[in-house]
Amino acid sequence: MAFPKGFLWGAATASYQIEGAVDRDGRGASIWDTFSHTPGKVYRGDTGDIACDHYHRLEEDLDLMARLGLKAYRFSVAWPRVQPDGTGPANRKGLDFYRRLVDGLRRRDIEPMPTLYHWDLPQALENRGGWTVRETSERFAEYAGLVYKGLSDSVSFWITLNEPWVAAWLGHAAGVHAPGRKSVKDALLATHHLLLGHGLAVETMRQGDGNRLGITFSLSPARPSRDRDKEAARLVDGNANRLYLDPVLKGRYPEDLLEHYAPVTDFSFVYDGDLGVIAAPVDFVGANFYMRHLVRHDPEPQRDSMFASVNARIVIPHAVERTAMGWPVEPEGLKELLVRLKDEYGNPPVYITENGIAVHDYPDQAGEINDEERVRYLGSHFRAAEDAISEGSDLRGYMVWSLLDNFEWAEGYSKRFGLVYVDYPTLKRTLKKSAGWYSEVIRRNGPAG
Ligand code: IFM
Repeated sequence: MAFPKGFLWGAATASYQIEGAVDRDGRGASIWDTFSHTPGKVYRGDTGDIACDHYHRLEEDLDLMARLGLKAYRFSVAWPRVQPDGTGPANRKGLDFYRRLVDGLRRRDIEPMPTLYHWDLPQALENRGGWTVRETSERFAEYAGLVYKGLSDSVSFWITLNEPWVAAWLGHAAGVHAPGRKSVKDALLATHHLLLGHGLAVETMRQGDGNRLGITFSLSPARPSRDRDKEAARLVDGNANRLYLDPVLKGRYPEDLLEHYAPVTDFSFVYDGDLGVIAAPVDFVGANFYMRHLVRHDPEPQRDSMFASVNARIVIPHAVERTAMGWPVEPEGLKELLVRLKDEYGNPPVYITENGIAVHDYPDQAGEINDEERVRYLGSHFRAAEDAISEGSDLRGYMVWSLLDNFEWAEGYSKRFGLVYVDYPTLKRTLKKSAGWYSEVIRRNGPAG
């Protein structure tokens, strides 16, 4: 079996998607509170007000993690719990929640893996320009310093940002995520300021104390649907992958993208020295994998589509299975991206910080949730990861998305990604079949067969 000894098997969640308790203990408002409460933005008007009520059910959820035998748990810290307005001293009660979480994990021998930004920007900072202004990068580093100071004695793995592509493009160009802006220039500004925030946070947290610092990207290999779509596929790859990997791991923005966006901006917001900050060495790369992109050139894309800015749209290959999100199931894409990180980006230590599937789960007569699709999906992706390791990828861990069913952003509660089923009216948790299967994978350090 290829998975190395000590491979970190775990599960992931994010603050706004599970915590609820949005006005407890001094938490401020985030852009997702505002967005989800704006009519028409989220399916059925769902919000994260209660979510899985994890904030009040911490011990129960920690026990579930222990039951599953998780070696690691990736969660995110809600910035507005720590700094309700995005500046100033830490709100003690907010930090205390994460202290209880980290201590509870340590007591159960589970490695904590916090992410500092999983999209819940304090609304007060959005009111001052949010990620389109440079000040937010500086505020982020200050906030990172506060959390680091509060928890670094018990936390060894730190992730600065989750999926800056999603935050920048779905939030600022497509407008389907908070803060709901619709401007390509804003998405480029947000991209740069998110990455600069990452670099400044790494500078702040790097204290030579042996802690490991990283960043999580959403990575989706892209390929052309037809010969004439090659250029479009290159630009989709540029926008979704290289625009983030290159500055952080190579210290430069991709030339072809700078050229492509030249009619939109002169990039004067990239100051001398910024790329040096952004490329501060990281100890690992977090990779979230959900799908490959099959790309077509589209001269008249819909404005709110993901790749409108590069005149492209995504098509789903015929005869490929799809998840409840409509995403194609192509585990070979996971291997492809891991091998690419090895070949083109210097083979950094990598953790899959998210991978998982939305399934139309429901309890049967006996109250059991037989999510065979999830078992098949995870099994095939674990095997793809194993193949990549055999080809030399330095993969060190795998966090399944997600521990619990939760608030799936613009899709509200309609999409279930959890290993654990959450009955929203009662908030009762039930382990799905995949949870038992995954415990066994962890115990054996790899899937059977
Ligand atoms: O739920 C999200 C998560 O917050 C970020 N990565 C993708 C997941 C599924 O869409």
